[in-house]
Amino acid sequence: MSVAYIALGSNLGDKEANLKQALQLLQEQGLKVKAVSVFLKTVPYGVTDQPEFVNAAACVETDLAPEPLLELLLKTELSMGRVRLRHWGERNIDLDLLLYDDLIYHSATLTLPHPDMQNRLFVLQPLAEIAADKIHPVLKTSIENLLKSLTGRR
Ligand code: PH2
Ligand code: MG
Ligand code: MG
Repeated sequence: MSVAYIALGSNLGDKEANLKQALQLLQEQGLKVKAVSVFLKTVPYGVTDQPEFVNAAACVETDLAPEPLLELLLKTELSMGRVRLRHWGERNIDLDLLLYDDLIYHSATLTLPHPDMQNRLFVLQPLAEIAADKIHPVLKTSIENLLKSLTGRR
């Protein structure tokens, strides 16, 4: 079994219900959901003229290798009728793979750890709640420290 961390986000429709439904669907597809953070309201990052998000992080156990796990996340987004109006824009559900064990990996479709996670408060805040001591395999520091350096930077 491997342990992976997933970022969940929604800023269209019933945002909390969308995150809950995604977790339910992932569980039904065989992921073991070990921990879920609180659901946080966050200001949009990147493209700022869009509704506020609800974000969360989850820890899952899986037998799937990273690429099949990513495919499962994308399939789950599609099964929820994912609407994406523009790049980095509003969506009813977004499921991003952040970390997979201590794997460092790069392909055309997937980079692990997620290449921008250290710059995203909406990722680090919920993740720190369930994985404060987890060491980022590239940056060699804990999620808690990444969160501190991001908030200290502002
Ligand atoms: N997702 C994005 C772009 N900006 N901002 C917040 N607060 N939360 C998100 O999940 C988010 C974002 C692209 O995936
Ligand atoms: Mg995303
Ligand atoms: Mg995504």
